[in-house]
Amino acid sequence: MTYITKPKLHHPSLQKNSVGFTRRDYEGRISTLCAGCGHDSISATIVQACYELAIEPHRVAKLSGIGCSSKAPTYFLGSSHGFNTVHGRMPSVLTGAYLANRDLTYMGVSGDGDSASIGLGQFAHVMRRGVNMVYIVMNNGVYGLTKGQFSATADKGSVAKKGAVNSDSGIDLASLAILMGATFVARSFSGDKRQLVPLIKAAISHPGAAILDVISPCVAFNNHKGSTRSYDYVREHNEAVNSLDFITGQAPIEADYAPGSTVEIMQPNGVALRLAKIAPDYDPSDKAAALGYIQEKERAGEIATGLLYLDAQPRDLHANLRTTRTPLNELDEPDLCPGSATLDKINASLR
Ligand SMILES: Cc1ncc(C[n+]2csc(CCOP(=O)(O)OP(=O)(O)O)c2C)c(N)n1
Ligand code: SF4
Ligand SMILES: [Mg+2]
Repeated sequence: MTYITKPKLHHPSLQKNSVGFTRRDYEGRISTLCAGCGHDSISATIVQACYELAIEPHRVAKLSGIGCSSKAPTYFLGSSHGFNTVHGRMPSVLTGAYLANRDLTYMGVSGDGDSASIGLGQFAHVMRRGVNMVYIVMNNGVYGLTKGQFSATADKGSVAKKGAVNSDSGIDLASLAILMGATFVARSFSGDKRQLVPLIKAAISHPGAAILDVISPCVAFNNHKGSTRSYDYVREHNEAVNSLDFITGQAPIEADYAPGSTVEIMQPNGVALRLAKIAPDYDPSDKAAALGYIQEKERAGEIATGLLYLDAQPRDLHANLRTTRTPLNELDEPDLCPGSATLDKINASLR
């Protein structure tokens, strides 16, 4: 694989965020993906979101599987920790890293093949365990890297570039994530930066399992007439349920709100999400209603986007397992080995 680095020179007047970094400091290497690939637009929105959130790049761990989408982390956050895992196995590696050190921001980057085909089992389990992460699926409905076979998210009846019709039912990753227990579930489109940047910022700020299913057209193999993942199709069938902003350090929680209004939802870490409701009868805190709405839109050939489901009081894997706050690499031998007297006591209590 060839890596081309960007020139290190920055214009001296580039604006810095509150932790002293410019937007350029959040970029990675020059992309080798096809010109026009949706994945590159998502990388650019991740750069923008992390710059605006003023996250220190070295406090982020980005993990991915295999695919064009899983190559994308090379092209953003060049100073962050990175781990390109095996195909479909990113969730278990991310879970292990999070268990070893909860003090980093964990970002899982995957494709629809990586998550919904070979990695479906891992996808399901990482959603139900309360792993504090942002899981981004760059969803193009095909295996881009291996030349455009239908993936498991391809819609039934959609047509491949060479004319084959997909006869299998497509898996909706947003619905599956809601069912599996994810506490922040959103969908967006790589061509809609205005919607996507705040969603990524909100997902990073959510203290639980957050997933973003981002429709990301593959210009090489799935951007033709008959495809339901092309730029034209998604632009024509995109139905946003809300638009989102978020505020740090705000107080009020409003449980009840009028249709068409704005609502603020406070999370336990003090970050409030402000939702402007576009679909007046949509309530993202109602799991069954969210699932029903997504299906209703799908039946009508529309794609529901926005913050689809939110549980503002998520449980965290570390809290569930009552693990130590200290990262494992900082524990000394006395912390790890309680001594033979304590072990004798534990053994006696089990007899
Ligand atoms: C164990 C294993 N099986 C199959 C492959 C071949 N392979 C590489 S990428 C890929 C699919 C990638 O599709 P997706 O995750 O949707 O990423 P995209 O390229 O579309 O972004 C497959 C099947 C592999 N690398 N490893
Ligand atoms: S093959 Fe498709 S998914 Fe892969 S880089 Fe090209 S456009 Fe993107
Ligand atoms: Mg794909």
